Amino acid sequence: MIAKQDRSLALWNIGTAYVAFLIGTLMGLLQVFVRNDKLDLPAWLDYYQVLTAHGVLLALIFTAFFIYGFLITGMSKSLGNYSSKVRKTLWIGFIVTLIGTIMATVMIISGEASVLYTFYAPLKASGWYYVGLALYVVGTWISSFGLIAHYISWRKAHKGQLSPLFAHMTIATLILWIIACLGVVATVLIQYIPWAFGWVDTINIELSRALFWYFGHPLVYFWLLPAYIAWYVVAPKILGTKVFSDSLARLSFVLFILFSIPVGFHHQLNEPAISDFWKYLQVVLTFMVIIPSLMTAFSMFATFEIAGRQKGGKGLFGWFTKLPWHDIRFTSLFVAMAFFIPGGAGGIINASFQMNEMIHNTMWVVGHFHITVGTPVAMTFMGLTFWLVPYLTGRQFTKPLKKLAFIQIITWAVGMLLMSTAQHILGLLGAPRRTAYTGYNNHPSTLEWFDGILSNHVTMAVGGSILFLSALMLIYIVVQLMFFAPKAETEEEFVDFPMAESDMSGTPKWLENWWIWIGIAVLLIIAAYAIPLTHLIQHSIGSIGFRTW
Ligand code: HAS
Ligand code: CU
Repeated sequence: MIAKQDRSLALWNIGTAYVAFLIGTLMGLLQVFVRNDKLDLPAWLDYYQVLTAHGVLLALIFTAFFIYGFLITGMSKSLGNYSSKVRKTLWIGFIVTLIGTIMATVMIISGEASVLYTFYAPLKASGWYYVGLALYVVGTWISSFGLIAHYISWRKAHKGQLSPLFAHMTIATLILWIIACLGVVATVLIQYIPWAFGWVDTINIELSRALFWYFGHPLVYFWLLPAYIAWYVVAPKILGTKVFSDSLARLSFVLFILFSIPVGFHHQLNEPAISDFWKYLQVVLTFMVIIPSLMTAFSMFATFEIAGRQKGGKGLFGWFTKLPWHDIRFTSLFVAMAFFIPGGAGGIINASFQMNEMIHNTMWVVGHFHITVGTPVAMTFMGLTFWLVPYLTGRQFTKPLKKLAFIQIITWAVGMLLMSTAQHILGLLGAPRRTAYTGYNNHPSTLEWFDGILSNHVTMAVGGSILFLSALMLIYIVVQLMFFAPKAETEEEFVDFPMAESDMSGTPKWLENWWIWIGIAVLLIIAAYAIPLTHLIQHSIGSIGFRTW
């Protein structure tokens, strides 16, 4: 059991995450109804305001706080309790992130920042919104440095040893995050803040987008990697087996450091100002970053098969039936993974230059991220919540709560399946994203898009409503596990942190030589970005700001 102070630190992070989750999902519910033309928002609330709140609260705030809650717990569990200095750093990190979050949220709610989570210029929010974002990043950096310091002192005390797998993966995730944020920090500090406060008149739009996506793509792996940590380290323990391959797991995380960042142009394939060659190069690198995910898929199938056969599963697929389907801690992770198969395939479609022409800026992309971050990642976090919170509070995950957890996971899966399928199909038919409902002035030819059972905004709204119900169930479970469930008295009632054994005897030491990986990552980033960014700076065209809402 980790120290009490470490537990409350983690619980504050997780609690904040779920407050953001509740408001964020409510905003999602409003949106599907507006798009369905069924809801007229009150005058003080605007579609784009709701959309911004939804994106920021779920994609940036819920994820980050949950991730730090999980990593803080796991690092304390695998490397020992924090020193008071590290603990203080982690608290400061939490508080600074929270202040940034509150600033940004207040700006959104007061209608000063309806610029969506990508905050594309020339849309211009209040300068305080960008200050809030900057503080949010700085706060996460402080938390990251706290965890890294903890890791460094462990390494010093254990000279020549490989760190536990959980710690290795955490450090890889944090390195990725710190390097990625450099892009967004640069654009926010150098471009947005001076422009939004009126110190300069214009902003170089293409440069700001390129710097945003330098951050925006690795951002998605900052969400994904903690889920992968759970898949590699938690899932095998629940299945009663070991990590399939320690070196494969570490290698896949190292590959994410190398290839996650120099790929941001795959979000800008349809934009002018970047020449074909650089887009092509970054598309090639995007295909490289698919490899560690394929390695992860392979590793998961192997883990499942090994566990199922150990339990007596026979024949080609007999092992499948032996998996612990009645254990929601496992089932939630499995459903999350299953969603990532079409989610990842969609990503490969998006990254393919020609096919991107078809789907860019359509509802397809919205479908894509709801079956990547919205299910594989979010549902993994839900599955973690079911044991992480009771582990931290010392309460029981009671039978009725377990039942409710099943219903919650199933409803989320059904809601997401309906909603994201509708979004993908609507996108292929041409329905735009980042816009409120449009039948293009109710012209008959565009209204036809929405006639099919799945290619319909009604289907999307039904899915969205089921999702919101599911979110409410989850909040109920979280509140119970935090404050009301009975305290665990016996060992059997105690909910532990499942952390599988990982055989490190064959793992090469160089996998943990971070300087090599950071060095190669920097070289790749320079190769992919130095010249095109220079072009964007040399051929700068400035734009004044617009407030379209
Ligand atoms: Fe993406 C747009 C390409 C992964 C999130 N993506 C987005 C946006 C978001 C997002 C939020 O190239 C919208 C941004 C915006 O607002 O404009 N994406 C990719 C590629 C991958 C990918 C190549 N995306 C993600 C992940 C995300 C995420 C992960 C969040 C967590 N994405 C794009 C592109 C765009 C894009 C373009 C821009 C589109 C445009 O034009 O605007 C890859 O990383 C995917 C690799 C994944 C796999 C799957 C491996 C499968 C596994 C599961 C195994 C299952 C098991 C269970 C074991 C190859 C690991 C067995 C179960 C059974 C039932 C059998
Ligand atoms: Cu991307």
